[in-house]
Formats: sequence, C-alpha cells, structure tokens
Amino acid sequence: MGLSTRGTDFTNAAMAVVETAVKHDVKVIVNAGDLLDISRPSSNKIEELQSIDEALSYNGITMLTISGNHDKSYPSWVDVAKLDNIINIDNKVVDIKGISFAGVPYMPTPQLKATINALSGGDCLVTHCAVKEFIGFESSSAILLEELPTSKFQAILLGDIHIHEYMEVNGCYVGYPGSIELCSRKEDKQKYVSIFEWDKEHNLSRESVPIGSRKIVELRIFTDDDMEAALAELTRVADEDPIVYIHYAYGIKEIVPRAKRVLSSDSIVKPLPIPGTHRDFIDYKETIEIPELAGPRDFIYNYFKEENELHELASKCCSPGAVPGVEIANYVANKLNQSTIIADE
Ligand SMILES: [Mn+2]
Repeated sequence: MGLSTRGTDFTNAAMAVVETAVKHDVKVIVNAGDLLDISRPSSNKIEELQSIDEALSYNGITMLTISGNHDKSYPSWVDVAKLDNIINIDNKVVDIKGISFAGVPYMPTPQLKATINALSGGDCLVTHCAVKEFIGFESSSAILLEELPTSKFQAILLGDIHIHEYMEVNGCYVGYPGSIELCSRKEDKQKYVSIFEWDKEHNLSRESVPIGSRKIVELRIFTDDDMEAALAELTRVADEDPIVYIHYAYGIKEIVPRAKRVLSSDSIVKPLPIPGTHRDFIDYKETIEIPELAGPRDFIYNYFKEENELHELASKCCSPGAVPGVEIANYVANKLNQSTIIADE
C-alpha cells in the first residue's frame, strides 16, 4: 500500500506474530517469503526489521525466511542488515531444535519443480509459489498440488497467496498462513498464523490461531441518515485508528472530511462510489412515469383522429405485417362497391 500511515501496520502485525509465538511457547517462526514488499527497502524498513529482530532476540525466538517474488535480492536484505535472529535460508537446509527446514526461494515454476524434486526430504519444506488447488483459477505459472513432494516432508509451508488455508496430502500439511495484515480490501479481514507442534514421537499437529490486526470498518451510505449513523459508529471506534472503507451513493457530500473530523489523524478513510447510484434514484419524492416512445400508429393517429373515416384504414396500415398498398386497394374497392350499390338503388 502506498500510504505512509500504513508503514508501521506491518511491523505491528509482525510484533503481533512474535507476541503470539511467546504466548504459545513457539521457538521458531517461519516466514515463507515476501517479508518485505520491496526488493530495495528504505532505511526505515530496515530499522523496522531491526526492531522485530530485537523482539525476537529478547524472547529467544528464531525467524526463518526465504526470498519471495517481491523481496528477492542477492544478497538478501536479511543478510545485509546483519540481523541476529532473522535468518535467510534460501537454498539451505537448517536444523533447529531437532526440526529440519529446507528453504527454496521464489523462482520460475519449471526451475522450482526441478529444485523441489531433487530434495531428499525432511521435516519442513519452505517455499514461495502459487499452487493451483489453492488459487482456484487457471494459471500457467501455478504448480499442481501433486507436483509438491508431499511424501518426503511432514509440512510444506508456502508463501505468496493471501489466504489462510491448509490441506493434508499423504499425511503432509500443505498450505498458506495468509498475510498478517490486510493488503487488499478483498482479503479476509481476520488474519491467522498456524502453529505446528511436534510431539515426543515426532508426530506433527497444526492449529490456526487468529492474530489481531488493524481494525477495518466497511460502511455503505445511501442517505444523509446513513451518513449520520456512520459518523456515530466511527466516533465509537475512533480510538482504534481504523481503516474505513465508505461505499457511498453519488450525491452524498463531504464524505471524507466529515469522517475525518470524528477520527484520529492515524485513521485512513477510503471513499468508494457505489456504481450505478444517483441521488435522484435513491431519494426520490415521487414516481415519474416515463412515456413509451411513440410508434407509427401514434404518428398516424395525429392526422386521422378517431372521428375521421380514414382512421380505421390508417390503423390497418400500421398493423404489424400489413401491406399498406393492399389495405388501400381494398379500401378503395369497398368504397367503389358501396357507391355502385347506392347508384343501383
Ligand atoms: Mn509473493
């Protein structure tokens, strides 16, 4: 997101993950790529990484990470920033507290397939890619679930897709934890981490744990009354510095300034016009009948009113499928016939 006020949201979210790890006595945090959203981080970003690193050191937790498509660089920024407890494991297998982690960074799909196939196996494979069965649509760059080495690992920990979802294949957990902060409005607003635990027999279990993230408020405004109600709701949650999406019907005025007046300066307000709305259609006072477009019959009737003896002929000529020439000839023949009868009399 290009909003400066969101910059620390991701650090806060990372801190929430560390807090969750402390609370659940977790010793290793795995980030499966795109720890940063850019491959050329600012000094501020590096400082944020350092503050996360300090929190990890303080709590005796190690974070393993690999390079994703958004933050890949060589050497990795994680190595360059000389962080003690955040360790890049691109193309490495590390063993921490008796659990092995194989790190395969983001790479083009054919290369990825070859790389993961060549692995001898272990406890966890950490990689960054889109798996077709999880994305739910065709993508030429996605890898198939059956192409993952599920028989060689206990868990395949993936990054890239912002959904929280896991499948069990051949007794191997495969899945994505999802993003830890809202990156797009279409994402699920509740964020989770997965906690994996090995028992004494080295059996693995998994649990989804919700994590707190920045409050999101979504409002729909059709009338001024809706706007008043929305402002009352925003006043109630102002302390939480929410991100507010306001869907509004065209014609409602001053949405953003009115919302900002009741919120803190750290809040974010995003106005989103509701397509196809117009104040006149929403707040109408009376129903207006829209007259049907006049057809040839209406046009002809202006010239041949009902009292006119040609009205019926004109009407016939306008009927669908009528052949006006034939109608007129018949009319004339009838008229002549009538005159003959009159003459005979
Ligand atoms: Mn990615």
